[in-house]
Amino acid sequence: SAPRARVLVARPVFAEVHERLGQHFDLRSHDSDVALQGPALAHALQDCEGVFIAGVEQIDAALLQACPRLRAVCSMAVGYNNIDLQACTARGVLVSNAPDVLTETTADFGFALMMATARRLSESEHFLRRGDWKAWRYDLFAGADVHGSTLGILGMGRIGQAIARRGVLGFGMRLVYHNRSRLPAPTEASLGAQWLERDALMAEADHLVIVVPYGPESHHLVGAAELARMKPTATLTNIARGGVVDDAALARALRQGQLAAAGLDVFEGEPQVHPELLALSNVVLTPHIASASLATRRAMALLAADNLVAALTGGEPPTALNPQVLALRQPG
Ligand code: 8YV
Repeated sequence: SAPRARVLVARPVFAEVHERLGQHFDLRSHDSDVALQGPALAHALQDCEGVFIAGVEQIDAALLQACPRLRAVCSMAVGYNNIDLQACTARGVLVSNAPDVLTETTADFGFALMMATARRLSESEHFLRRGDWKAWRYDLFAGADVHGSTLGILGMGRIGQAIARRGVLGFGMRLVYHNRSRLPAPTEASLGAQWLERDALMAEADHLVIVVPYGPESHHLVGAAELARMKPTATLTNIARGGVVDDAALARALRQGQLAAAGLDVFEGEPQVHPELLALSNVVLTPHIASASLATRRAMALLAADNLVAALTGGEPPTALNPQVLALRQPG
């Protein structure tokens, strides 16, 4: 029989994923949480035809150049700003992401983080744990209501719409949003959604949730000028990518009271977190876990594995980002 293709599992993942991939491929694995990057990633990928990654490993033109045998890059994340898709397509490298399976779980977390931010969950728990709770007070950690308020969504894709449904159907919120393209009219009508220019969205939202993909067009989409438009009682929640928000400007705006609080699951330069954000009490900070239910992480990883198997065994990868490269392949 033909020699099995060599595949790198570039990070620790469920044993089940290794088992599934091991049925088809000669596996190598990187078992440290410290991501392989640059020359170390290229070295680990020597002679590999496929790689299983998360949203962390950088796949760029230099890496592709150094790994000429590579034919498939399969990520267990929906966001693929870590992958140079154009460079991969130019080299005939199939790329897949892991959409859909994480939508509802990620929306649950986005909503939870927004609520925790509005109702000052972290701050009040720390207060209690410190032993500072001495008495009931009428204004003790009084926050902002979520129900009946105005939910602003920046980036109305699959996850944005899932958050919108929670807000409108479950919490009676009024929905305003900004997106490059508007929702179809029936969807807008069913949610009572109102499209706004970005500046108007910043000014209207009581609770702003950011769910846009990251790229050059969305780098620092929310910076000092945008934050200055927010209501002083408003909250901002970011579950997209760190670079969408200017973290230094956000810390300054929070300190100056331009908005009330922020909930952040993603950070510029994560896992490092801006020290000025760490110093603030009116922030809820989580380590990029919006998609992290066990069932969903498993579904994401298995979807990435299915893509990898299909890409290297002549099948149809279920969630390919550049399926056109398969048409160019030599048979056999
Ligand atoms: C991942 C994410 O946990 O899917 C994404 O885009 O940001 C998260 O769900 C992270 O990228 C690691 O794969």
